[in-house]
Amino acid sequence: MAKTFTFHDHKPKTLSLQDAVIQGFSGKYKSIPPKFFYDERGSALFAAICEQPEYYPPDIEQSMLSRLAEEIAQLTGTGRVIFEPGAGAATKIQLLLPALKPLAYVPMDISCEFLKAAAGALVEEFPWLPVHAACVDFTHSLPIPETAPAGPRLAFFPGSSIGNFTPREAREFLALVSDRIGRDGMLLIGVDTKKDPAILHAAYNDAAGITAAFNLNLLQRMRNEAGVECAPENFEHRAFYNRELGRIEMHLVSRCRQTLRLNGYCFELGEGETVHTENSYKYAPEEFIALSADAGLDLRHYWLGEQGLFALYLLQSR
Ligand code: AVJ
Repeated sequence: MAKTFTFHDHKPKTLSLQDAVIQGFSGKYKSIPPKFFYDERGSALFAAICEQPEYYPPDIEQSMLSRLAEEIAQLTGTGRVIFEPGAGAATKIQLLLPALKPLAYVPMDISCEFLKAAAGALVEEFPWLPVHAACVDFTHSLPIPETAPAGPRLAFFPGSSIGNFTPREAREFLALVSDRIGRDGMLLIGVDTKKDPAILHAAYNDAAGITAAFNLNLLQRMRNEAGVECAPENFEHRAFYNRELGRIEMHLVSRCRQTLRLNGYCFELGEGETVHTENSYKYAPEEFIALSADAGLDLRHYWLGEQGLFALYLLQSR
């Protein structure tokens, strides 16, 4: 069978880590966007987090996708053009391909080389599936390659990646997705639920210390890649559930009073002062359904995983 594989480099112009440090450390309240976690070591550490017994989302979501594939296909029909922002290794979509039989698959990711390799491997594994990969920063835009066939669309956004956005940003992103899938287009999205804070706390403070290493890796990157003079051992990992805001927050906590230097800039940190590195919002089903409706997406169906620990939503553009 003739394989179809096209690659589109939209050259996502992202802020460099150096600029992100200068921007994020200049205010009173210090922060770095979570996308900087994912260099090669960070991506490997994230994969290791997904293997930790305390980090429940990947297992539950994957077993839901396998178990529900036929049921989902009944609701979406087959023959859609599926696009996936932040597809990464494109592993989860493989659980759905036999049931959904898409017309084409459009994986999108910011990491061009990684995406090219993953998409290439997918074409070998599923030779009947036309793949049109696009290297983009989905926080900025979602261009669908012109080489992708026309047809009803389905967006796929698993892993509760939506949780990294604030609710307002999430609504804007969902509205953009709604625009891209067009009228009657659908979105299948995996979202982490609100639950006992002890379960959440454990998920982001695994006993093996992998999440801590993932968080602290940002300092290595700042030092090695952005030329920031800092001592990673002067920081510690902190993750906690902020009940009021319904989110896990991750921070790097300064163990002492210290000064970080970069290109003539000096950033002072007090003892106990933190650098905010990630938010991971959790949504009760009624909250997420209302947020989606605000973005022009109506609920077709939703499923809860074991003990309500994770949710999958199938939404339709109005
Ligand atoms: C990839 C954003 C869904 O928020 O749970 C895991 C990232 N951070 N452990 C999440 C993460 C710390 C993850 N997301």
